[in-house]
Amino acid sequence: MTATQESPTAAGAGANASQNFRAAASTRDVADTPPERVAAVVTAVLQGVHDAIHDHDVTYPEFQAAKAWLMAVGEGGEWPLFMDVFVEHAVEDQVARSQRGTKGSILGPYYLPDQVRLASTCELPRRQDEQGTPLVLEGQVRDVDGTSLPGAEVDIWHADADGYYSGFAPHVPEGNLRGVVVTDQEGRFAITTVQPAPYQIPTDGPTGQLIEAAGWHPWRPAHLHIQVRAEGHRPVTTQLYFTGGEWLESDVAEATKPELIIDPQDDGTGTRRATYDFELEPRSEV
Ligand code: MBD
Ligand code: FE
Repeated sequence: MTATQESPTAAGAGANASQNFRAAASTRDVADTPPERVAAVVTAVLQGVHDAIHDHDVTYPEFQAAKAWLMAVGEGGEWPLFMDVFVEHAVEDQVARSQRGTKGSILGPYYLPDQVRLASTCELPRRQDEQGTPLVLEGQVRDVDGTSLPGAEVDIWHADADGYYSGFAPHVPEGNLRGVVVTDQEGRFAITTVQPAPYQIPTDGPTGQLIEAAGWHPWRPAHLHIQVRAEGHRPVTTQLYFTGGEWLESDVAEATKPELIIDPQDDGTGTRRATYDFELEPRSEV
């Protein structure tokens, strides 16, 4: 990014992610969970913590450092980020075991509902001087039996060529590189956008500090987030990655799958084009 841009802080992105999560999340699901299940899962989680303490001979200073870090994650609004980077992939993997059709991937902390609805052939909202190689993603939404799905929603959002998401970085305008694309009579769509950059977990917040302290790297490979919805069908939340992309083999969020890698080709005009079809299973199978 250029030096004149306001640098988005971890706390700013975290606060937005927390606010957005609270607006979207239903706490009813949790309230309906029977006590036996709460006890079983929480006991297992705590047992894992206790085992780590014993196995690694954890000291009082380390225990107090852990408490201070947990407090900082809350105060910095980074729980949505931390949970989606380090935990969500296991939930997605578990839930995906019962889903046929297109492979899913994690939602992540940067989804925003109610974005602009766009025709099947469209350009995502972008700045006049939006940086990045033009990218076209086209394809068809179908039922797992092959029936095309007209009027399906391809809800797409992604980072810009500097790795920043609109709604979570103050210098990026609202709604930038986000949209809900409605498929045509044959279930087809063709979305023009720009190539996103890899995403770096903010290094100035507690999640970034933990990554640094552990000697890990803070990167996710470049990706497009997509949620496909069609009436009578189970929605799929997924991500598409790029052949040869940096960090593809070591995604900090462990959310890549071989079936989700696209290989856009230059069409001779400097625009890279890729085709990806989505298959949804009927809702009765949920
Ligand atoms: C992202 O862009 C993302 O997709 C996930 C899962 C976590 C942090 C940032
Ligand atoms: Fe992302």
